[in-house]
Amino acid sequence: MANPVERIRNVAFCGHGSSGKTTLLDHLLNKTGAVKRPASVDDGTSICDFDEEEKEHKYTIEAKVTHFDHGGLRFNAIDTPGYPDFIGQTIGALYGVDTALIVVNAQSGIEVNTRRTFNEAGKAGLGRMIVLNKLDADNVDFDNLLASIKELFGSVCIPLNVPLGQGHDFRGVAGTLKPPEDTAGAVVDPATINESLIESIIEVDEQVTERYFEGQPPSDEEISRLILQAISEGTLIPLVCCSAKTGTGVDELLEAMQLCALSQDRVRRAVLREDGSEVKLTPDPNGPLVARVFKTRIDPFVQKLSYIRVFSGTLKKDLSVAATGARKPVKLGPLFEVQASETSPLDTAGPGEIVAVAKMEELQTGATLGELQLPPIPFPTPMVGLAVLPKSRGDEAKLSGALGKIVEEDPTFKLDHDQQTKELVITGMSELHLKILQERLKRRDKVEVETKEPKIPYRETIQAKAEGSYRHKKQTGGRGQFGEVHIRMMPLPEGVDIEAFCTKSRFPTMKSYHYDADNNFVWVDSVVGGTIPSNFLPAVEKGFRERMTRGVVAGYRVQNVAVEVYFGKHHPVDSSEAAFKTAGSMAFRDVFLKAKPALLEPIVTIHVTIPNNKVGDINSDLSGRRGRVLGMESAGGDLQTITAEVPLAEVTTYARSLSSITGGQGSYTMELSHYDVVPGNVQKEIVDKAQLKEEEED
Ligand SMILES: Nc1nc2c(ncn2[C@@H]2O[C@H](COP(=O)(O)OP(=O)(O)OP(=O)(O)O)[C@@H](O)[C@H]2O)c(=O)[nH]1
Ligand SMILES: [Mg+2]
Repeated sequence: MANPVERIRNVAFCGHGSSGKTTLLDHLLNKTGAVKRPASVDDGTSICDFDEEEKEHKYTIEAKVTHFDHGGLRFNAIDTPGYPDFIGQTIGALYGVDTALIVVNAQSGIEVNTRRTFNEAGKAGLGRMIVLNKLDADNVDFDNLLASIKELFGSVCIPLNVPLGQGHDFRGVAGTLKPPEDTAGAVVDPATINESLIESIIEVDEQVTERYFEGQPPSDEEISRLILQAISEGTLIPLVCCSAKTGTGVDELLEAMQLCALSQDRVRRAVLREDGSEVKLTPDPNGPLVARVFKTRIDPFVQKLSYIRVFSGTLKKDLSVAATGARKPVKLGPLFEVQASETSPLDTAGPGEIVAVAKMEELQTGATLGELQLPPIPFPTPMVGLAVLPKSRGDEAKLSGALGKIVEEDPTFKLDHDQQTKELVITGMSELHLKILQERLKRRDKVEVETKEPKIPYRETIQAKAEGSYRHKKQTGGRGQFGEVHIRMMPLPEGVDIEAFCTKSRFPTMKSYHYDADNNFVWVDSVVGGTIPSNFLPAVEKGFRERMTRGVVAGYRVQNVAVEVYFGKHHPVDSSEAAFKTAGSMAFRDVFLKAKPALLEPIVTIHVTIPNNKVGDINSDLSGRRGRVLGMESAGGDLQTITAEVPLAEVTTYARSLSSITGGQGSYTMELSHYDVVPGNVQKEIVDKAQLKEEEED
């Protein structure tokens, strides 16, 4: 039976690793009777952490979809991984839900991924709630914790309940909305919080606020309505206390979810028409279809499952729908309701629902279904690379098939065939991320790999204008080869508006231009009078492209270049496609060398979290790596997060250095920021090395 959108609440459990998200969700599934069996992360019987790798490592690697009913509402709850290495799964999940439940480990306080998920949820426009978990653990100090949460996330974070006792004494919670009479043992008197809570709830309604200050408290109905408005506007972030381990506070957590989790219509989302104009998204089951794939999983036994959140319209098997990235409409496969590892067939899915659709080979994570488009999910670009080859010879095809599956499942994993080295290069968020994926390859796909030091994806470009020509002429008995190509070359700035660039004032005899966005390369056909017959121009372009892939100065791909072909010579008998291809390639090379060639290198943004007393060491280490520190923020407790830009080449094995500087107390994440010109001395080293290699190969 489909659930009406008003009754659906979609919630992602996110936060830092080991804060107890999975334990909490396992507990809720049991408590609400959705799954009736004991479950524990620690002994490998968790409902949510069901993958073999998760059972072995005892942490979540993939987002899991579950559901339970409570208080007349259907909750679709997604458990997400807490380690930054798997952030892609968490970000995907955030774009499938309306509320983020940020779980904080009361024992260790705010951690790196607490902040990251808090910010990502904000960016996605979701309602946010904070759950302080592990109140039963040693050394918990609620007062301090609340102060640091308010300091970092603002005074909009207000407790809906406070703990009665903490640590071993944690035995219950006392509500702050209607403080109970008996609050013996309360760490903070709930009555002292009541006022600020009520005020932050009713603040969103002028009339109710006015009446309140005239002495008339808001009604229960007003509270339930306005609290949702305050959460959706971000003027309130309610906080609750519990222990997933002992179960204390879990009933009250369910009550809080019932009161505070947002329904779909409370989250502002824009959908775009094809022409880029915005349309209001209304949750109408009979309206136009708007749905999005936020996760893909390839089940070891079954099939590819696309996890879809419906926002408008209704999904049904065999329906033909438009999808991002698919050339023609796709036909929907069978629909399933998901409960962690289990699936059960469904007929339809309407607004607010989260379902899996099987066997949709054309669908990719992030794709929107329907004619209207949702903005893309902001997955980070992974930057930690490794070259891989199968341990057993002959497994090449099997390996690339298996890696292809991971590309589909994981938007933060990339696979490239390096043209120069003929290597398979995999790129992920961190060394741990790649290690876990290798374990999956071994278990699921039965391929083992050997790895090599990562290669840096440098690029080649030019920094000046130049022009020149090349004549390819060969006479080897019989028919000869002849082709001559004249070109002008100039830098093509990144992010350029290509239409504005390719104008008659820049290229007076331009007939057409051909743009390749991947390499930011354009070539302009300005040949007049047929000096290069038009049937040979594609061959000239082919010559350019081959040279661009092969590189000119150090064997790296060329980008950000514009080439104008303006003149040439041909021969009625000896000219051929092959001759013009060679002439194109050689002209490109010669002129490139005259146009101030330069190497570009990837620069990453790195966030390094370390104890206070290591800040100096890390800052000077980063400067030694050609890094530029952009800023530093407290990460709660004794921790600081340094943000810096640094060339990828300097941090390919940063995990090891960080661990030795901090004695294992540090962590970091990085993602691509931009490409920048490599400094002269470093450039010379790379070019020399590449030339040496070329000579050795010759
Ligand atoms: N004392 C105490 N331990 C808890 C509590 N909740 C969870 N734990 C323990 O903390 C550890 C981590 O719990 P998980 O539920 O796996 O934490 P998680 O947030 O899902 O971790 P990731 O999947 O890595 O993000 C396990 O050993 C749990 O038994 C709690 O309320 N109190
Ligand atoms: Mg977990």
